Amino acid sequence: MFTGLHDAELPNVVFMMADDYGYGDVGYNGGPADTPNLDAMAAGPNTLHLNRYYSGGPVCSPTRGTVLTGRNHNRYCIWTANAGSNKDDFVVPEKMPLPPTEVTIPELLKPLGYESAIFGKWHLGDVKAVPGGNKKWNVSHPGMHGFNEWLVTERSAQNYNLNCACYNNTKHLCALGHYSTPPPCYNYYTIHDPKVGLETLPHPVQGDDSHYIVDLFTEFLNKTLLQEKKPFFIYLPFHAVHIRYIASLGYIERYMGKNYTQDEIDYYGSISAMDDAVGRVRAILKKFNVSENTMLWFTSDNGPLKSSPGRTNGLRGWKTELYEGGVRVPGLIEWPTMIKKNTVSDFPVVSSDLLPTLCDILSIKEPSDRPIDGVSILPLLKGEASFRNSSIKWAFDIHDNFDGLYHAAISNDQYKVFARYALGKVKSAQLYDLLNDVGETTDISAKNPEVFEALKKELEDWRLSVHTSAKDKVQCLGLS
Ligand SMILES: [Ca+2]
Repeated sequence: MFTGLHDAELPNVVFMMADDYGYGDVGYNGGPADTPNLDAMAAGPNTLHLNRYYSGGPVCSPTRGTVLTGRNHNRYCIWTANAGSNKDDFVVPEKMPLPPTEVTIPELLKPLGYESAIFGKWHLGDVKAVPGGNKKWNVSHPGMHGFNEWLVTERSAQNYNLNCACYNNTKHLCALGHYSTPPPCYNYYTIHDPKVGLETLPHPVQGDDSHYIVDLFTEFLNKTLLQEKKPFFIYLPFHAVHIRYIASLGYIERYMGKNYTQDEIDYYGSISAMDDAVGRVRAILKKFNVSENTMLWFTSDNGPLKSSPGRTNGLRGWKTELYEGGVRVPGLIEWPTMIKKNTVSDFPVVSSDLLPTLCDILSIKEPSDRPIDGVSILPLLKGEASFRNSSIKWAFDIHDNFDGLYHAAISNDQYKVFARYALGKVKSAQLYDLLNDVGETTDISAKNPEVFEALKKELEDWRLSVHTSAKDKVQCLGLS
């Protein structure tokens, strides 16, 4: 048992993020998969349960960018899920990596002595800098953004036996340990010691990814706490429940005999594996005697895929959409040192709030040479604020590099404007009252013209600001 050698009043931060995990998928919101550990975390005496937690984008890479930078993903040209594939030996303009010019949480925390690690799905650029390879700046691995240690996939991977090539029609053979094709070993790369340099060998992985990720988390704590005695920022992006979700046998058995389809069994089993991993993270923090002053987050990177068994509980839209179903996802923060009672909050929080919040807590100056889109939620954590009093904005399009047709949205404590843009102009827009119409069924813009016009104006000003940021970045990257 670790006995409190960790000297610092500096809080530790563990940010857990599921993949494509819907608002209605979690047990405490009525999801069919059992999630006793997430339910316990949600009900804990030191937990802030965010009923309006939003992903900063409606798909993977954009949200992951917002988590680390506090900035909307379009500002640095991550228009959509980036390539993140070693198959691409050329730069795909609409699939940009996280540029080295972005300032990230690990970089901001480093001067205070923090060690940072990421274990799981990176999806912010290629991670392998193969000597002699023809990769150029498309490589953007965690070590280039301040992480001391990592073991990551470049993009989505099946969440069981990551190195096994499985396809939908054969995945259950994989669960039984019989591979349809030899494992290609293309997804995991690792570096553990910066002095050694980038290790490009694939790291063989067996079993449930979420369990493996927690094994790595534990190893990291052993090193960081017991040997180095440093505060830490650990980012744990699980692969569940992005396709190809596949449950291992023990988790499959939990859902057999209940009239579920095999697809549902794999989906729910993958959720249960991740839920067990969340339980392990909480237990390990206690074991290391750092649970009191560790800020533990659980979130998702976007809403569920429409074709999956995922659920939004009636929220409109799915992954890739800026309606609530695409961006409102489970959100929990547990932090005994700061949060003194269980609270369910409708205060809107977005993934880009993490960086400004940590800056506020640690008295770090936010980067002042660029717009930051998130805000500090420290007043909410202290129990001193019930309203955000600022808006959250999104913009997303997967085809046109943010220059042509795309959707944008702005939401404040009560209202939301959803707008379709064409050639830089609003083509159509609606106003919804999220407090009284969470399903976004009724456009009330005609009855509330002042609210509608004010939000549209704010959205337009922000959109122009984002274009200015992106223009600078495009020039910087030589793509203008
Ligand atoms: Ca995702």
